[in-house]
Amino acid sequence: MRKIDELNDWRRTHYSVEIKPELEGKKVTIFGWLSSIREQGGIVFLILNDKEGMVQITVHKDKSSKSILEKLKILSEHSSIGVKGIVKSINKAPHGAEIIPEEIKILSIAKRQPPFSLFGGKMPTIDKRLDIRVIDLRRPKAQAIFKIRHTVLKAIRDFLIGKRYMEVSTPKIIATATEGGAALFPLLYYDKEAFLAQSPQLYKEQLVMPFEKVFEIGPIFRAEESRTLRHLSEIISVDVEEAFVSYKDTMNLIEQMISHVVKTINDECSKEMELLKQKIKIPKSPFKRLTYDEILKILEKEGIIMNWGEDLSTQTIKILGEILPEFYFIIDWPTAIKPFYIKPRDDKKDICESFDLMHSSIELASGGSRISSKRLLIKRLKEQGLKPKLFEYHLRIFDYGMPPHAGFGLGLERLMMVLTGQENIREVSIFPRDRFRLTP
Ligand code: AMO
Repeated sequence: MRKIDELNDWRRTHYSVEIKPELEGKKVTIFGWLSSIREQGGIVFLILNDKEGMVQITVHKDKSSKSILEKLKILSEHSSIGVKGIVKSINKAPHGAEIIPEEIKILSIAKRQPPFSLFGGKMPTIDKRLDIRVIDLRRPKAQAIFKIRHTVLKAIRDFLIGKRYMEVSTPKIIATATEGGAALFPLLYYDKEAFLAQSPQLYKEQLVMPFEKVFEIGPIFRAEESRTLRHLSEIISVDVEEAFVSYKDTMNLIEQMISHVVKTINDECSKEMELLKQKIKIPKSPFKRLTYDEILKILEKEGIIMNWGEDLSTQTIKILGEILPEFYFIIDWPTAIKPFYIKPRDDKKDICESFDLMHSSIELASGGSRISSKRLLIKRLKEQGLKPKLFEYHLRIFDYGMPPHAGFGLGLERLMMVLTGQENIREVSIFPRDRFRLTP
């Protein structure tokens, strides 16, 4: 007998979760992976999982065909199969019904078993799971995380498109750095040096000229030297840029966007949130807006004295997170520690029109009003030790009527950590990349 069957003309009629008592007596075809094979007094219970959930297939050995019994002998957990059979209602089965098979197709036999159960129990280290990530992603908790991620992305798109922002895509192979502090990945672009984009910053700014209100959801690359629970080398960034507004409008926008996202996942992913034991209330608007100076005062009360102009360290942000467990903004940062394109305040040049959106001790986004004067942009480039000549392709646009504009960049994985209550950013990235991981 051939072990592996061909798919031929079999096609799914139902997903696992659709096998319900109402289908009693109906013939159905389902596909999926075996997650459990259990024999009890002449009856073999198979649990089949598909992308929607699970269903029980019950084989009464004394009433089954020889072909099915032969197949049972070689089936292992995780094998992929197709089943044609009759639905029978039964209280004890998931969704109140099971399938009595008439025919089984073995489509692939699992030769190895993962070092963890899909349904709980002791978990190996995350690295062991990531090595076979697509199997790991079949765990119900991982399925919940990525169903939520899918819904978050849809909610962000719906929200921004509803407000007449246009979705754009910008180059990921670029000529110059934009985010000073973050290290670049260099690459050879034919005979020139190029880099992977750290952010779509300069392109999204340019795109306000033809489109006024743009957004991009795409990968950005950061050569992070250390391995932390919050940093990856490749992330998905939600970038927004808009003409004729300032950072205050942008903060209002991101605040509304976050509220819309939370409302949507509460409405559409309640089962998944429950599975993750995660509750998140629609945040109260407006979010707290604390100036950098106010943050220093809060920290001072905690006994942490910082020099004005110093960036917040991981340690200080952790302390802030305990005092501010919700969404909040840190605004009006010292100009010197923000990127060159952020607009210094007119009345006080050492402070700039900038913000970071935080949730407890996680930085979710940063943004600000941008410089729209070419002269000032050149000055700021020089002050940050960058060569204006390298930015000629960008600076020349400023001669054609660059309007005031503002925007933000939000790390999707960081937002997902907050929404799904994950400590490790790798749990919310499908194939995470870090200093030590380039596969799968
Ligand atoms: P920034 O460098 O602050 O700003 O990045 C924006 C947001 O991206 C996320 N992020 C990261 N997430 C995980 N791992 C990383 N290595 C990583 N690096 C960044 C964070 C961060 O808040 N161009 C500006 C945005 C703007 O002004 O529009 C920028 O890139 O959530």
